Amino acid sequence: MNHSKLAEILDTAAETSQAVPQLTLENNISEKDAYKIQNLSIKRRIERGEKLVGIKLGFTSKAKMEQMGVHDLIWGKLTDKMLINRDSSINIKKYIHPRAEPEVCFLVKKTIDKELKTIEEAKEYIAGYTVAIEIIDSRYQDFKFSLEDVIADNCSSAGLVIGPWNPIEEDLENLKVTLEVDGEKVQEGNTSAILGNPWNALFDATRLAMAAGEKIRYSSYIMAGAATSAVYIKPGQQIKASIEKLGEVEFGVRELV
Ligand code: OOG
Ligand code: MG
Repeated sequence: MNHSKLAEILDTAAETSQAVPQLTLENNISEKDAYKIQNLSIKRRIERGEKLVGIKLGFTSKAKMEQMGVHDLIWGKLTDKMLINRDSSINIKKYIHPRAEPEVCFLVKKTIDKELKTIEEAKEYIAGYTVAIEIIDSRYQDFKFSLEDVIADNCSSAGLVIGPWNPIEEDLENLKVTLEVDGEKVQEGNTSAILGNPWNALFDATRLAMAAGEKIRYSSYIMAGAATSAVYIKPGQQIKASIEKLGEVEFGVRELV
């Protein structure tokens, strides 16, 4: 299998906002191959000048697994090109069929070079957390994929909007999560839907990174995965996510040429 060629197909799909058929329709791709393709697609971004800013987990909640029909934790990379200022607007033309989902995001204050297993341990490495919105935009037609497809596609990563940071004070368990479109609630969930507690997603992120032989650099963002299903977004809409005690964050959707 030509991993670089497959990485190029997905990278070009993202760059040109043109969906492509699922890679697994024509290729026998293992999970290991899929991460190799993901790494090669990230390498192309780095070569174009993008900088790594963090990592994301996917399918950490039942709501997401059921919505997308897959059943395993996945992880991908975030680059500076994906960062969207809160209260700004995105141009929908830069995406294929974007969806938004509410997430918890952690901020790393000290490079993580080992698997973290307890909150006490994690406090040395994490500066704080907040509510964030992830924009996912599968490069596959109709947003349909297998687990291997979505891993190769860097877990549909396309954008992130991060709220104001909170210090580590509040417990992250059992906090109400909502996603609103134009002031109307469209999704409601709870942080406990994220592996029982978003801290568990952070621990898993450190486990996966260490298993891949990678450190998580200080100043990285770690996205814990959505607590609810994702919703398609359209021009003219204002999208807002809130998490009880953590705050809120929003952005607008515009259509520009
Ligand atoms: C894959 C990405 C999953 C999450 O938060 O669970 C994800 C997708 O749904 O397209 O980001
Ligand atoms: Mg997500």
